[in-house]
Amino acid sequence: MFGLMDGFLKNDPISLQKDILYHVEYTVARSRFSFDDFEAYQALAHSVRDRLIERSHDTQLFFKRKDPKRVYFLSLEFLMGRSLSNSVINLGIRDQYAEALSQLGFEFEVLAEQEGDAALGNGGLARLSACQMDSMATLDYPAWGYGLRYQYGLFRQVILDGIQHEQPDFWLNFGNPWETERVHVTYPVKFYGTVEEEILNGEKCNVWNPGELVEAVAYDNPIPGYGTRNTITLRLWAGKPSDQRDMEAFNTGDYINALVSRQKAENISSVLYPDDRSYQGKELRLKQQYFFVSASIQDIIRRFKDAHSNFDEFPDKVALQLNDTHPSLAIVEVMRVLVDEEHLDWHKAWDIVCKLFSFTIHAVIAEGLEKIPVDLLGSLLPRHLQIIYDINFNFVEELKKRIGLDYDRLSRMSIVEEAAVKTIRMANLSVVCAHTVNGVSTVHSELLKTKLFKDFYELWPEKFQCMTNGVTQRRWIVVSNPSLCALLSKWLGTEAWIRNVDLLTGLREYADDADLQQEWMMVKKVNKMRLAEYIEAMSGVKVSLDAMFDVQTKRIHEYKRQLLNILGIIHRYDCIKNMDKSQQSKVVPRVCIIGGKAAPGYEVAKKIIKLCHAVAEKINNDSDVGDLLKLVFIPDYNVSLAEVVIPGADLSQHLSTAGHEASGTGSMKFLMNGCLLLATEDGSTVEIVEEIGAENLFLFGAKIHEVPELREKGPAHDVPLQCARVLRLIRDGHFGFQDYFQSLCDSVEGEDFYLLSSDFGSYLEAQAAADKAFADPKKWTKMSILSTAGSGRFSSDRTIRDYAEKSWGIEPCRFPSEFDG
Ligand code: CBF
Repeated sequence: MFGLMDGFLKNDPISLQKDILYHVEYTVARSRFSFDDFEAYQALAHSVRDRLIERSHDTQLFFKRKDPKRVYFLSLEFLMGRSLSNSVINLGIRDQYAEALSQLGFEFEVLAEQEGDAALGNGGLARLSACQMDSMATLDYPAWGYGLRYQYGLFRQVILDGIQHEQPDFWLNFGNPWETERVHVTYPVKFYGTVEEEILNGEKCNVWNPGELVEAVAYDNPIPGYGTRNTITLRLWAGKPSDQRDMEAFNTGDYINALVSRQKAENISSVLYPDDRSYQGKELRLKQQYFFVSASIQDIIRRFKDAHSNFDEFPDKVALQLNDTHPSLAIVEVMRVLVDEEHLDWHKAWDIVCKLFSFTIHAVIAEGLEKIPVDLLGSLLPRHLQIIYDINFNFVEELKKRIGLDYDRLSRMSIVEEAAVKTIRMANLSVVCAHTVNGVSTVHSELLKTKLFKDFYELWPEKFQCMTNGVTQRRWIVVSNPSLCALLSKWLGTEAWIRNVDLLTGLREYADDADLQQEWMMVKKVNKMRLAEYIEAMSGVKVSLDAMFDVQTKRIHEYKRQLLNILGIIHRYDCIKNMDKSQQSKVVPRVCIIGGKAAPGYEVAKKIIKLCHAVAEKINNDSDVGDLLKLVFIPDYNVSLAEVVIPGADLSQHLSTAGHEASGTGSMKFLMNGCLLLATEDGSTVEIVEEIGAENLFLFGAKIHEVPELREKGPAHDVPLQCARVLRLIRDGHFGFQDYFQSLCDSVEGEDFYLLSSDFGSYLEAQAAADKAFADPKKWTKMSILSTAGSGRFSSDRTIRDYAEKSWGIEPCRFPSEFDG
C-alpha cells in the first residue's frame, strides 16, 4: 500500500527494549534506571498495546476501503482474563520480548504474573465470547464485539472458615493498559419520559421525550488474530453523565444534584450481575442492557451511514449476533430508529430487521429465559414497550392465519405473557425476529426444537440450527501449556495446528509410540508440578505428583453436582479407612481439586462449598490416609487460574444431570490438554464421545430420556446403600457442622431432583474404571493422546466458521501483510 505495510514499529529485541524503556520513563513515569516488576509489566503492556493499535488502525482502514459485510457480536459478558501472553503470542513476538526483557534483567513469565484478570463475565457464556473474539480475529472476519465496561468485574471469592464471602473486584484500580478511551466516540442514551404523537411533514410520528440522558463512552480493546495482521476491536461502553443534564442543574444552582446525577450515570456500567442462570426483573440490569444496546446500535448505524444512504442495503452490510437474550432489546431499538428517526414504513423496517439478527440460546430450561415485567419496561423505555406490542400484534395476527385459533398455543408463543405479573418474553421476541436461532451443542439444539421452542420449530423449522461451542487453542494450549505446544509442533512437524487444529488428528498414528508416550508423560509431570506448587502455596497442602490429579472446576450449581463429587470422595475416604495396609497399597492415590464460585444469594451452593472444606479438613489431616487421598478447594477460580489448573489435570469431572448443561466448554479445554473426562452424557460430552470414542473416557449416569421417569419415581426410590452410608456420616457430624449440612442430605434422600442418589452407583463404577486405567500408565497415556488428537472439532475456529457461513453470511477480509510471504 504505502511501503509501511508492516507498520512503524520494529520488533527486534533492541527496538522492543527501547520501547519498554520509553514507556517506563514517559507512560509509567518512573526512572528508566529504577523500576520494579509491576512497573516493568505496565511499560511492557504499553509497548505491546502500541503494536496492537497500529494493527488495529490498519485493519479498520482496510475494512473501510473494502466495505465488507461486518458482524457485530453483542454480549453483556466477556471473560477475557489476562491479555499480555495471548497478545504477544498472537503477534508472533513472544520470544523477542522475552529476550529484550532478559537483557534488562526481567523475566517475561514473572512480569506476566503481574497482570490481573479482566473478569467482565460470569462463566461459560462469557468465556465463550472471549474465545470467539480470538477466532474471529484469527480467521480474518470483519467483526466487532460490543459489551459493557463494568467498573467492578465478577466478585472476588474469599473463603473464611469454609464459607464463601464476596469482595468487589477493583480491576481498574491500577489502570488498564490494554484499553483506549475514545473520548470522541460517545452517544447519548435516553431513559424514562413520555411518548407524544406529533405530525411531521404531514405524517403521524412518535416522539420520545426522555426523562434522563446518559452519555455512553467507548473503550476499545484490541483483539489480535494469530498468524495475521488483522486486529479487531472489542468496544465496551461506560456510563458518563450527559453534559446537557449537568448544565441544566448547574445553571439552576443545584450543584449537589448535578453531582449525584453524575454518580447515577456512572452506576449504569459499574457492576456485573453475578448470577449466571437466573435473571430477576431488576431495573439496573434492564438499564445496563438498553444502555449497551443503544450505544452499540448508534455506533453501527453511524458506521453504515458513513458509506451508505439506503437502508435497503443494511442487511447486506450488517449482521447482528445476539448472545443470549441479554441484548435482545437491540431488535426493538433498530425498529425504533428505522421507524421514528429514519422514518421508514413499519413493514419495510420490520423486513430489514428480520434479516439482521441471529440469536444464540445458552439456556436449557424455560426458567433460564429472561422475562421483563411490562411495568418496568414501560416506565424505563416507554416507546420500546409500544413497539413490542405492535410487533406482537402483527405476529399473533400472522400466527392465527397459520395455526388458527389454538389459544393455548397462541398464548405460549406470544411475546407478551399474561400472568399475575405481565411480562415480555425476550426469548420469544428474539425467535420471532431472528433469521437463525441456534443451540450450542447437538443435544441442546435438539432440546430447543423438541421442548423449549417446539411451537416455534413447528412453525419455522428452517430457522433452527446447531452451532457446537468451541474454545480457542491459542489460549488453552499455546498460552497455558507451552510444553504441550512444543511437543505437538515437534510430533506433527509443523506449527500449523495453531491455526488449523484439525491437524491434531495426526497424533493418532503415534498414540502407541513409546517415545511420544514418554515425552507426553513428562509434559504432564511438568504441569502437575506447577499446579502442586500453586496448591501448596495457596493451602499449605503438599500433594504427591504420583497421585491422579482429579479436577472439577466450574460455577457451583446443584445441577453441576459438585455434591456428587464430594459424596464420592467421602465414600473413597471411608473405604480407605476400612482397608488393611495390603489393601491400601493397591489404592490409586488421588488429589481431588474443586473450584468455583457460587452466586452470592445461592445458599445451597454456598453450603456445598462449606461441605467441601469440612471434608477436606478431615481427610487432609488424617494420617491413616496420607497421600492416598487429598482434597483441596481452589478459591477465586478465574481464567488465569484455569490456565494453571487445566494443563495439570489427569482427570476432569463433568457431572451435570443429563439434560441440564447446554454445552459445557470446560470439558473442551481439559480435552485439548490431554486430560481424561469422567462425565455424564450431557451437552458437549455427547459430541466428544463421537470424536474420541466411548472407550477413551469414563461415562456414567442416567441418559437424558431416562431423567423424567427417574424423577417420577421421586422420593420413593431406594437410596443405594453406599450413598446412604456416606450421607449418614455427614448427618452424624463426622465432618462437623452437623445441623448445617442436614438440608443437603435431605435433598438427596428426599426429592433428589438432580438424581445424585440414583446416579451414585454408576458414578462409583466410572471412578473405579478411571482408577484401573490410571494404574496402567501406557493405557492412560494413550487415552490422553487420543483425547487431544480428537479435540479439533471443539475449537472456536470451527464454531466461528459455522456462524459465518450458516448464519452471518460474512467472508474473511484479510489485511495483506508479512504473514502472506
Ligand atoms: O454456551 C456457553 C455456556 O453458556 C452457559 O454457561 C450459560 O447459559 N450461561 C451454559 O450453562 C453452558 O452450558 C454453556 O457451555
